[in-house]
Formats: sequence, C-alpha cells, structure tokens
Amino acid sequence: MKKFMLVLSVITLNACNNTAKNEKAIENHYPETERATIRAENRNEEVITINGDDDMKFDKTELKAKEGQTVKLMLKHVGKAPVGAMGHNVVILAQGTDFNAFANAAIDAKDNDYIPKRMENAVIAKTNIIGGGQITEITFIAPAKGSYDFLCSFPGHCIYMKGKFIVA
Ligand SMILES: [Cu+2]
Repeated sequence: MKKFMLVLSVITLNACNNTAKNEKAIENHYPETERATIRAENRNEEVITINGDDDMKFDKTELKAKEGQTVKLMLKHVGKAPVGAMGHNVVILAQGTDFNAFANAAIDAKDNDYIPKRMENAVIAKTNIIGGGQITEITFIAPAKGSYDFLCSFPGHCIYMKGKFIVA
C-alpha cells in the first residue's frame, strides 16, 4: 500500500510540473516549434490540427478533447484546388442531429458557407470554408462528455470527410 501511495504521489508531482512550466523555462528548454503547445497545456487548452486535401480527405477521423476544455481547432487545406471546387470546413454537430439531413440541407446553403440556416442550432462549432493553401482556426469550449459527429459540409464531401469528436 505504501508503495502504491508513493507511486501515486510521484505521478501527481509530475503532473504538477507539467502544468507549471513557466515562460522562462519554456524558452530555455523547448524549441520554438513546441512552445505554443506547451503554453496551451499550461492554460489547459487542447490544440487540434486537421488537414484536408485535394482528394476530399481529412487526415484524421478522430478529434479528442476534455469536457470544458478550451479547444483551438486549426484546419489546413494542404491541397491546391480553389475553394469553389474543393472547399473544406470542419463542422461539429450536436448529439441527436441527423447527419445525412444536415449534409443534404448544406448542399443548398452555399450563400451561408454550406451551413444550413434552419439547422444552425445543431452546430457546436464550425470553421470557415477554405481552399488550397489556406489555414483557418476557431476556438470553442468542449461540450459535455460524449461522441459528436464532425464533417466537411461542402456538397458531397461528407462521404469521406467525416469523423468523431470525442469528449472525455
Ligand atoms: Cu471538404
């Protein structure tokens, strides 16, 4: 039992150290490319990047965060095709939303960046729609624990461009 307690306290200590890295320590010990992530961890933020390409694919089918966490979601279009031909966005839907009904309604919502106005309350979070070479970013608070559908709502894309946003 004693041994177990000791292990537990070491783990707790490490966790504290991880969340308490101060700015000086970050600059001294981490390369510039990692600093943003470390700072985000300090603020209890989850930074998620997802790439979309010219083949109508996301590079991830699962995005993860913790309940109540600030989520910074960055979408990169790594292709070359213009937004009108191969636009991508990320739309996270509330639980209980009919995925196909949303995707079908989105087809007629070009003037609203493919977000159907009558189903806007089914959207937990959405990025702008972007074309090749562009990057867009949103920040939102992760909802209650559970699994949420996400998709690209550009017409036809949700066949391939979809996945689960998992909140633990
Ligand atoms: Cu798309």
